Amino acid sequence: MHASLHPILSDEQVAALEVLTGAPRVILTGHVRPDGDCIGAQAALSRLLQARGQTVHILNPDLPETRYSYLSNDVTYGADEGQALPEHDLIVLLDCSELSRTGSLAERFEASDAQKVIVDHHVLPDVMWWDAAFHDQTASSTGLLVARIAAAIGQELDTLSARGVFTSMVTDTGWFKYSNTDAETLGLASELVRLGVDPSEMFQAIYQRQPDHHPRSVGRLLSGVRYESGGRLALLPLPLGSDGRPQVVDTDDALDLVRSVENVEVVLLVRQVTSNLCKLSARSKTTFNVNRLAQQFGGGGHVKASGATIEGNVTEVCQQLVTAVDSMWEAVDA
Ligand SMILES: [Mn+2]
Repeated sequence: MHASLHPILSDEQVAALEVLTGAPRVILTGHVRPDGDCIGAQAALSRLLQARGQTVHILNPDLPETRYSYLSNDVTYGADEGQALPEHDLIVLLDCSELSRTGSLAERFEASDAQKVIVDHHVLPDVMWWDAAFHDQTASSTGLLVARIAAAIGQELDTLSARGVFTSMVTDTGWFKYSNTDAETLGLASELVRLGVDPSEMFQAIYQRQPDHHPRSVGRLLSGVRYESGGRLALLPLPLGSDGRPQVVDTDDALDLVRSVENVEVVLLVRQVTSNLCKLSARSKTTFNVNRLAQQFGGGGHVKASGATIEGNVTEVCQQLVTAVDSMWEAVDA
């Protein structure tokens, strides 16, 4: 078992394991609008710790999307309703490493005297605020880190945990398409199937439950595609809707299609959320570092997938981004 998992733990990871397994009452949390990796990792870690007799509450800023009901039917995902935090000795951040990413919960977490542990694969902040971290930037997902934790403490994943870890892996690797798909990830996927995961059932649940207006929404978004920087940069602007509200579109399909264009190296989706604020999703197909791009605008993430919140309307923000990307390319080409 676990033959494919990265076997060597750093001292820091060993220290994090001790804190994780030593706390009687644990809160697991994650980032705003938790994605498949975040909630999949939480499902698995909550089962692991509960099996050891620890009390676990999952409390996120928002509820999981309904596409993940195959997890949320069996795992209780709390969402912030302004309530006091459940009694706890430890707060664990999964799939993010800054308290501000927990949105409305951040203040209550900051005010807590409990120990705080990070389980994450994002770039860590410069200033260390946590007590311990089970961190590896090369891990394809946070769920994979939870599988390493299970292996390290000698515990087998049950079917639900296996589904959680599989959810993490497929959502963060684009179903094993992105460059973070490595031997450890595929080896673990094979083990998870043996533990009861049905890949085709999971694919249907996650990707084939779209509402009937989905193709048209994607079509509208795609019809706005703009190429810049000699075709190496593709912009997907998503302005406010005709009702003045932000448009709600599942953008993964559109991002995939634009990324499939041969010359495109970087895709930037700019979604306007208020009259003067946009959310950026940046994706890179090459060595272009979208984490560095997002950092210039106060955001961050991974080298190949990153995000930021930027002031301005969609036209202004797109222009700023084109300039920033061009100057990064000039620096590389020079
Ligand atoms: Mn992740």
